[in-house]
Amino acid sequence: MAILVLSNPLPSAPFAAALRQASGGIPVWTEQDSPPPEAVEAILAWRMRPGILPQYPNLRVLCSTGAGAEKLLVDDLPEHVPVTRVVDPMQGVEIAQYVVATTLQFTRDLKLYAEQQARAEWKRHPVRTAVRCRVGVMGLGAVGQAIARAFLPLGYPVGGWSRTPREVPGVATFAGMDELPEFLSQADILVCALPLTDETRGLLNHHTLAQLPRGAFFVNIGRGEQVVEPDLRALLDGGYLAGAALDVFEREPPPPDNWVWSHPQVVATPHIAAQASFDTVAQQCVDALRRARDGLPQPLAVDRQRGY
Ligand code: OXD
Repeated sequence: MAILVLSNPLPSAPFAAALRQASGGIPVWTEQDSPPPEAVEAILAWRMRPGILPQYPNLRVLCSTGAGAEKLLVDDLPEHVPVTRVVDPMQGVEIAQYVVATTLQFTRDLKLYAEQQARAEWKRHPVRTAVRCRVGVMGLGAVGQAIARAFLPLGYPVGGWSRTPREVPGVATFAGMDELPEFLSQADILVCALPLTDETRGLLNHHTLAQLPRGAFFVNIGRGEQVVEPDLRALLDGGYLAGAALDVFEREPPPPDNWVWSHPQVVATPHIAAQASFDTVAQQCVDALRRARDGLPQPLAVDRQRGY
């Protein structure tokens, strides 16, 4: 019985190597090994196509390589197979670092100064003070809260929005669709840290993004599918939004001719805001398999109904 790595489009070798270290002798295969399907007990994957899972009659658990597992929730996922996600204690911190870095690059005009440096130009611009730059974090799970907390000591007023009410010390919180317009109207920096669900797919569109204050900056570390990319582009091109930092995209990687690569107001990065270590991913997958074998509950299982 074995663990199969189907991590495409991520390379399988580092996951397989870490799993071999962690598995205590459980065989670990990749797609290239063409393993006998009946021997596969656990699959480690980032996304799944319909038609694959029914080929593995003895599958006990399906593990995501990432913190989100929505791309594994295919229609033919067997009812008895739990889907687990990675929970890495460093992830919130790393994502918060990314959001703070890209936000400060914008609020402190660092791109402008880099351009000036290239021209040997000594020119000072007024500082946009933190208290006049309100940060709004959409999604107040562990990651969203880590982001919100990171901005507080820097002097930025922070708001947060979530599906159901949450209390976060120091953060002005809003909940539900009724309070979304008020939240958006106070976000000079909008950060999307939402999970992808039926409710959040396409939630950031022309209608919602146009409720941000003029000149707002948008950071997406949630999921690309939450943003209607042509709407975002139109608001950037029209000068309503000042810029965006995008780490996630509807299609990953975006094709070479996609506008995000070359748009002057966009910082585009290849889904690197946080990367769980291969060792953590492997250890959590092996633990999930052991629990499945022993019939124990899965603390890292996603709620299929909610989608996260
Ligand atoms: C994710 C991850 O789920 O990178 O986005 O872990």
